[in-house]
Amino acid sequence: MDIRIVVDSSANMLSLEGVPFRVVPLKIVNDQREYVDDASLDVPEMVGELSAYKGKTGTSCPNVGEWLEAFGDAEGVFTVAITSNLSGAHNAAVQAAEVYMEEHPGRRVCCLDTLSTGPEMELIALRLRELIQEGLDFDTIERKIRDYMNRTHLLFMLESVENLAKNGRVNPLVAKAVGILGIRIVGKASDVGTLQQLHKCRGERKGLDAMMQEMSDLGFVGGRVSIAHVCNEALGYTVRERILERWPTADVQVAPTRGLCSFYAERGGVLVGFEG
Ligand code: X90
Repeated sequence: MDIRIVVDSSANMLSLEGVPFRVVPLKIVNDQREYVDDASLDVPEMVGELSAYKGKTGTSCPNVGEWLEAFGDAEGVFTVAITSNLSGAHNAAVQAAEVYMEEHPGRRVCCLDTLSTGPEMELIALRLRELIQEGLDFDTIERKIRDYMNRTHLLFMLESVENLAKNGRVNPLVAKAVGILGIRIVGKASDVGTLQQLHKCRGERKGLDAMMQEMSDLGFVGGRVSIAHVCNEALGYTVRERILERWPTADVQVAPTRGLCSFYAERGGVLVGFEG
């Protein structure tokens, strides 16, 4: 059975070697421009334009047709979508799966609601690749990936939650507390796939200390980690160093966010996906 992985663009992935793989883009939209979050998007340019833009900017998720197109003619598909609590992406994937399986009896689609986003989705896609390459059958892969998803986590540190607040994706009280210069919000993707604030820290150093403590509390013992930074590679590598100081055997990758996460996590934001 040929099995394909289809992620939405909030995973910050452009490609995945060795298995059939597709990305369906979300969009970032305002009165002036529409940014399609695909490989052709110039992320630093978008971030610069949006921070200068005074009006309101929003986002939209992939529709049923876009998911269907990405399924192509695969016999088996795993979709990996941003939390259904903050986006319609997963619901659209579920509808696409129904259409696809009805039109092609015998084919299988499993839709994974990651209750998270960004680098935690990437870890899930990387684990799916391993399971597919082991040649396991569809149901076994589904069982194993759901087990894996129970022990992956997402932490983040943000300098601003303005865009999250303006789009109703965060409690307004949280939003109010930020904006103050130098304050960092450290939080996690909650068990129900919402943004949960854990700490308000004065300065980056304290923010990083809080993150390391939270990683430890969530059961990190030195497994795989994926770090995504918004236009701040230095911060991405600082987080990596802090992790390696404490857990020298950890396997830590650093990469820039693509469009969707760049818009919501905002400049200077950093997202850390890891195995508990
Ligand atoms: O459907 C759409 O228009 C997309 C809406 C996405 C809204 C949330 C994006 C969050 C991006 C921010 C920090 C991490 C939050 C984790 C929460 C589970 C990244």
